[in-house]
Amino acid sequence: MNDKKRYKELLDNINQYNAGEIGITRIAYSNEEQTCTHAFMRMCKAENMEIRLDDCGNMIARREGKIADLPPVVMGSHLDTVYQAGKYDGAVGVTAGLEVIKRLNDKGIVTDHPIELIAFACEESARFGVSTVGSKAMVGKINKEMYRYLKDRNGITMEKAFSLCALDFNSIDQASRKEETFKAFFELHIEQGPILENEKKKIGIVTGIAAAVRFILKIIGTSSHSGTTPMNMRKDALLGAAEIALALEEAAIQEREYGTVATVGELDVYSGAMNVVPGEVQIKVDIRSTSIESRQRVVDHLYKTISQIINKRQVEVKDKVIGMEAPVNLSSELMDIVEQICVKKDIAYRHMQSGAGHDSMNMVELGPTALIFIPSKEGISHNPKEHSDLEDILDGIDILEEAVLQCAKVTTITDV
Ligand code: HGY
Ligand code: MN
Ligand code: MN
Repeated sequence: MNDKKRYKELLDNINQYNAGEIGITRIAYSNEEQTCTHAFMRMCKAENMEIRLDDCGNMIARREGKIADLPPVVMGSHLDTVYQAGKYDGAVGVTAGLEVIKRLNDKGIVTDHPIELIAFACEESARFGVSTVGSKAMVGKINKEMYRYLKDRNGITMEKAFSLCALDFNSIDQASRKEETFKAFFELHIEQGPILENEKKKIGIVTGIAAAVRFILKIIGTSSHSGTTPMNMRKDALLGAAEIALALEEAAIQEREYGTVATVGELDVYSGAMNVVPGEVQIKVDIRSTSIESRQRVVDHLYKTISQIINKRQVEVKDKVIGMEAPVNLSSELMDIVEQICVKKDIAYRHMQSGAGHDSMNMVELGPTALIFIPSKEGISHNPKEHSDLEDILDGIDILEEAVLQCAKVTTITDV
C-alpha cells in the first residue's frame, strides 16, 4: 500500500472517534477522546512500540534505539479538539508521527537514539479554559489547586473528569519528566492561518509561539423585569460584558503591529430569559501576543474599562486569571535542519510566528523544539471547514521523517 493511501486511512480512522454531528468533537477527557487515545495506543503497539499512559492521560509510545540511555528524539501533538472542529488540528501531528514510525519499520532503520511519539492530553482550552494541560504536566507546570476545581460547561470539574477516565487528579504531578532531556522535539501542525496558502509556501518553520493570558470575568448586576424596569434604572450585566468585549477589540486593534489579538469566546447569561434584564454574566477572555509589553497594554486597557463600567452601570466585576504564559522562541538549530531539508527537497518554505498555542511551547523545557506548519485552506481552523491537502500533509511528513532521522542518527538498516 502506498504511503498516501495508508496515511489517509489512518487519519480517517482517528476521526471516526467523534461526538459531533457537525464537524469533529473530541473533547479532552471525553469518552470519544479516550477511546481514540486507546485505539491509537493499539496502532503504536502494532508497530512494536512500548506504550504507556501517564498520570495526566498523555499517551507515550517509544521505539528503542541502539543506545537505550541516549535522550529520545520525540514527535508529538494532540488528539483532543474544540467543539465542532475540523479533522486536522492536532490529529495531523499525531498521525504523522506514526506514519514516520511505520516508514522506519518498513525500511528496517535502526537509530542510535530512541524515538518517542506523544499524544498530549487536553491541549485545547475548549473544555476547562486552560490549554496544553498534558504537556504542562509533563514539564511540571500544573497549577494543581486551581486546575482541580475548573469546571466545564456541564459543571464537571477537571478532577471529576479525570476520575471518569480512571485517572487520579491527585497524582497528576507523576506525569512530570522535567528531570529528563529530549535530544529534540518536533511537532507537525496545520498553520490555522492564511499565510502559507497566500504566499504559495508549503512549509512554515516556526520561530516563536505567542502566549495567552486568560481570564474568567463575572459581571454581576441585577436581574429585573424587562417590561417594567426603566432604562435608567437597570444594572444590565450583559451590556457591561458587551462593553468589555468591544473595548478589548479596540485595544487589540491598536496593537496589531505586534500581532496581538483579544477574544471573548464564551459568554454565559445566568439564568437567561428574554424577559429578564441579565443580572449575571460570565465571559472568558483570551489575549495573546508574542510581545509581553503589547499584551500587557491590552490587559491594562481591560482593567481601565472594568472600573469605568463599575461606576457607569453600578455592577460588580469579579476577575480570575486562569492562565498567563510567556511567549517562547524555538530552536534555531532545529530550524536550520528543517530549512536545509526543505532546500534539498525543493519545497517552498518561510519562517513565521505562531499565533496559536501548541504543546511545543512547553516542550522547550525538555530540549530543542521545532514546530513545522503545513498550509490551511483559506486559513480556516477550529471550524468544520478546516482543510489541509493530503499532498501537503505528506510533504510535511517527509520533512518530519528526515529531521527526526538526522537527530536520531541512523545506525544500521536491517533486512526486513
Ligand atoms: O488555543 C490555541 O491556541 C490552540 O488551539 N490550542
Ligand atoms: Mn486548536
Ligand atoms: Mn492544535
